[in-house]
Amino acid sequence: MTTLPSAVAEARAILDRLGVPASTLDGGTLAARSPVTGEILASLPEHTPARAAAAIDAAHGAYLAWRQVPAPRRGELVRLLGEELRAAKDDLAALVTLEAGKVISEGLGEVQEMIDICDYAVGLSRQLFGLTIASERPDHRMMETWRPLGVVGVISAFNFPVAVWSWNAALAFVCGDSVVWKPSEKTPLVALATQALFERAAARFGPDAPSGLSTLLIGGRAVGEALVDHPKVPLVSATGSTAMGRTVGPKLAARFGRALLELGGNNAAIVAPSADLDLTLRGVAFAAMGTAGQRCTTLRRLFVHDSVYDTFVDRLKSAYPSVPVGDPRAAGVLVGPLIDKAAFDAMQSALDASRAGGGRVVGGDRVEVGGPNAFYVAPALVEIDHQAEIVKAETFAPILYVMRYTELADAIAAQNDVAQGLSSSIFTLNLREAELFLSAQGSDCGIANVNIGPSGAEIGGAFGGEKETGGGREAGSDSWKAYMRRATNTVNYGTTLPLAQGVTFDV
Ligand code: UN1
Repeated sequence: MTTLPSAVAEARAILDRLGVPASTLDGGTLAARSPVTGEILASLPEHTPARAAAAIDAAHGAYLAWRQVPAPRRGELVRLLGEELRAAKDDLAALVTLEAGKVISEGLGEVQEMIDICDYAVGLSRQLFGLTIASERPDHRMMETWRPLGVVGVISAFNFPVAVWSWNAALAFVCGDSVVWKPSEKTPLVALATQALFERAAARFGPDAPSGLSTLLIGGRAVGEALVDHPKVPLVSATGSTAMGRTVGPKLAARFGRALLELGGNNAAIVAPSADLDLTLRGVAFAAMGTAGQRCTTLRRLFVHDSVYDTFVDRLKSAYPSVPVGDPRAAGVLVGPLIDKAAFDAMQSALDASRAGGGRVVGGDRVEVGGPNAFYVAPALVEIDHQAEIVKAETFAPILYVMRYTELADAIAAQNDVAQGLSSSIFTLNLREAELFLSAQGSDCGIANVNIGPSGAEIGGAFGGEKETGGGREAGSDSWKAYMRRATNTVNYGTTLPLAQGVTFDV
């Protein structure tokens, strides 16, 4: 077993620099753990549901004030947040590495994604456009206006422990909403650091940023439920498992709250006969092994055309063992740890099930690094003849199932034949194949790509997926509309009162 340098002192030093007081890090019941070394980094006090409810009430008060601040001015706060994130990028990224186990470049990428959405939201703050609509009545004008919504609840997962908050929060702030955030209990420290950076930005912005505009709730399921059940939270944006979504969705529906759900993915790629195999190899490797297979957009299923199967899969099989697995703080490492033992166990049982179903497994073994409480694995590639039940389930670990196809229509049908619908790709130089894949007869996912893998989306597009992925869309395009209330306004500037549809009602 290779031992690694402790993560504790470094995490504490970063938290101190980012403005999280050391006095808040000990004596509580929530253990913040590093998957890098398995060490406990801090023991945080948790919110009780009652305190969470009081914080949500305060956030509602903040919204009542914030909605009166003009949107471009609200954008200025988000601009300052972007500045704080730029200044703290290296530190926050290093903390993401320590607490979520991402390799350095991906930790930096995560913070860059936060900066990108801030920039996007600043521009958006001057573009919250509505329409004017032709009225059927004389001397009438119709328009739609977009109004702030209220408190936006954000429930985020460990794998994008801060970026997911920013996709929601940056938009919510410019839209005139306040935000209450329940981060994953596996990654509370990066959330504390992000909240501290927000507070720096708010202090620079001045008194127009009401206290309670951004609130962090530390705790487990009970705190999440307090957020989901609170009547003053009109929108909850929740990222996590489909099982979590099945709990959250109906609870919100029961009180007519809005749900923005980003749930499981079981993303596929098709490698067509004309694919540029060098490019495809790189695309597949990053999408399947990057983030140790712990992105919701991770490539989990690969359909390779019979004519290139042997060539391509042989290359893939020799690339897999050469990918450096280990301390994510070390230069050159591409695959860090799994988040915890439960993730490791789930991976092993999926591999056992694959073997039982006739799958031929390369990799997947534990890599002895970091001590007994750290779980590093060699990414696994499983050749399998058909899409068995285990292939259709999302296992949040680096397992790539590889299957052979001969007809593109069959490959597309198989790629769509899972419960999830997040992301998908085709590697082809054939225009007809590419366009078919993107067409109505093609991928049924919220994201469909050509000649890049399914992961690593930019913030300019709407991010999210269909079916059991939950249907929500975050980040770019017109995703901001989920964070606002659309009002249709009809104005009569005439002297009579003609009724629509020709109705008469003369009194
Ligand atoms: C997630 O894994 O929850 O497209 C989100 C990507 C990232 C976001 C992943 N931009 O892979």
